[in-house]
Amino acid sequence: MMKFPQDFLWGSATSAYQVEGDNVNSDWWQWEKEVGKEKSGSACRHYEFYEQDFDLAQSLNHNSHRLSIEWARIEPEQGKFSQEALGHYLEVILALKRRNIEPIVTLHHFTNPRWLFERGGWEEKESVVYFLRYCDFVVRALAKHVRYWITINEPTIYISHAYIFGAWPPQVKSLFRSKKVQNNLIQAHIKAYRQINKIYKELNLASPFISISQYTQSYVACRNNFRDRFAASFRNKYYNLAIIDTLARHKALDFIGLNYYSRQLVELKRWGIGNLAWDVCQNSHHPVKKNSLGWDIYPQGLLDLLIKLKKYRLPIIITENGICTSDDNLRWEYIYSHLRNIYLAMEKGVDVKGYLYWSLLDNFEWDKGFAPRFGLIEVDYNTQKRTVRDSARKFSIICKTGILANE
Ligand code: IFM
Repeated sequence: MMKFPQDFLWGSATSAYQVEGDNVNSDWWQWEKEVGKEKSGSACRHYEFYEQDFDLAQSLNHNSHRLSIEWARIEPEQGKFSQEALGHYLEVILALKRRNIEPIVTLHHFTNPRWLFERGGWEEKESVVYFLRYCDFVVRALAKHVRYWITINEPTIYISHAYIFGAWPPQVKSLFRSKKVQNNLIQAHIKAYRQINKIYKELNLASPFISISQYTQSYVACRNNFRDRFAASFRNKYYNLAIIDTLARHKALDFIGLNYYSRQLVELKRWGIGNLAWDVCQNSHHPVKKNSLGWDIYPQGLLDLLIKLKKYRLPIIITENGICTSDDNLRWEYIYSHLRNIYLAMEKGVDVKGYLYWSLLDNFEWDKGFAPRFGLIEVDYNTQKRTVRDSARKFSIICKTGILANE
């Protein structure tokens, strides 16, 4: 039997754009219209149905919930802040608190106001100034009710998908431009970290806990040779740890927000910078089960990573971990095996404070649309009916007891 600490945070995560619907002033909305892929439309209508969705989270014994604020709702036009949208998010936070669910609030989860996008987005230095102004407006209003903040979700994914692979808006493929975005995002976090602390001091509130959510993967050498091992270790350092290193050096992290889903099997075809950065095994040399997007399921990788993070001497919250699948037994297997590895890491002295499953609801999976089903709760997009999955009920027992029984 594995028993987690009494005060462990148990819950799930969402992001505004993926569940709320009708985020008409966001850059993604515009991009969906122009590029003509699957549109987010009214998504899960969570903007309207949040109370009923939180009732479900409460009935599943969640004691924490990660959500994000849609910047484009708060500041639909440059410099024009919406009290109405702010009021809505305050209500959302209070709705969680009424249910004894601790809010963990993300300020930037991939999407931007359209006006920012039109002014060059995160490539421009001013983006940092704009972000800080938005943070100030939001944090001042919500500080009294929020202890945990995530400034920026998965900077490495945002940078790679939007500025290197060209898959997400603004569909740029340029290392040079991606570097500018990376620098600005890092600056934005460091400055927001200081600013949020300052606000809490001014308001005489206990210090908040601030981090980013870092996307991580387990980079595993396909063959036991120097080339693959070197590339795997290079990717771990560069993709998983580089930003955490920088932020930790600037003393701008109170905990590490960790998002973990999968493994990458690294097989270097030849020496070269591109190869070092991207080559993966194409031949399924070490097959494992996969999610419906074809990502390897590799719970051992989470243990390996957690051990690697020990050196930062910071608490860790798993701010995302989850699976898209039509096989709900596999979802449960996924949750169970990842929790088991978290427990094993804690036994080895890693200070894990919480686990948030991605996601509470099925939702809009960006350029992959609505097909991937990540939710603990199934959403019928025609009727907006919610159906709690069996895996959610099994997870709810762990949330309630803190006990992971041996299976
Ligand atoms: O849906 C995304 C989320 O927005 C960020 N982390 C990964 C999830 C699954 O791809």
